[in-house]
Amino acid sequence: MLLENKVVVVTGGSRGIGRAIALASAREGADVAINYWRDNDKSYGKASAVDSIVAEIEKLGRRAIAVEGNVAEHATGIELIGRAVEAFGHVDVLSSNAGICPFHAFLDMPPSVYETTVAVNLNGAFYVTQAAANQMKTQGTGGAIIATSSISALVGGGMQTHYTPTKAGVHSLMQSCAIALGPYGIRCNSVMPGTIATDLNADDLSDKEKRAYMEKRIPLGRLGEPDDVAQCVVFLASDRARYVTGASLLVDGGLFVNLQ
Ligand code: RM4
Repeated sequence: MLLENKVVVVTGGSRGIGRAIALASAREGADVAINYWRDNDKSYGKASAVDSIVAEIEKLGRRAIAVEGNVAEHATGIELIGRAVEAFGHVDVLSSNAGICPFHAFLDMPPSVYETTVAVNLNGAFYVTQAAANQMKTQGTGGAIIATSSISALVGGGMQTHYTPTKAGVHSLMQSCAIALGPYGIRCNSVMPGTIATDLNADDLSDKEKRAYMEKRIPLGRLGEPDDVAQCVVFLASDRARYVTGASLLVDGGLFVNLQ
């Protein structure tokens, strides 16, 4: 068990990659605090989704709590970490995963779309990382923080001009936090998923041509699955990565390197 009796906090943990991270962590022996965001429309964390992931984790014999909140708000990270400590006594791992990607053209993008994307993806990552790091420092036993950045930190998307800068920012946040938090034994790394089939891109990939184009671009010949990313997060969270900090791990089936 790579995460035996560890406490793992996952933001955006009711669906997609976050859900897979929560489940993979429990399978490796962790108890899990799952943040989700019910106040938004059906395309974001649904209460039924979070209840089902809590039940699935409990079926594995591990404990799980669901904590609703919008990570874009500073208070949410503090409450989330507080609830995890209240329930499980400590926090060992943070998966800062919550993110949105409302595909939109650049020239007519309303400020609200841009600002919400930055608030959730970048501000949210900053706030929840800060809250977790303060708790880990207080505990005095180190910890591991893994942010879900993206291949989009490294390359662009014509309909993602609001989104790709946030993923580059999350990658850079982990690099700087690795320096700031290294003295406390807190490791900070990012995973960079490629095109992973989740409801974040279900609309985009419902275009058969777009899906076929993406699949053709990927040397391993398939879109990624959430658990493909979750397994890498578990590695970075575990003691197997004890000397890894400030790093980023592409999880993209070879998409990034595939020019021709
Ligand atoms: C990822 C990458 C994928 C896209 C998702 C929404 O960072 O850009 O291609 O489907 O975001």
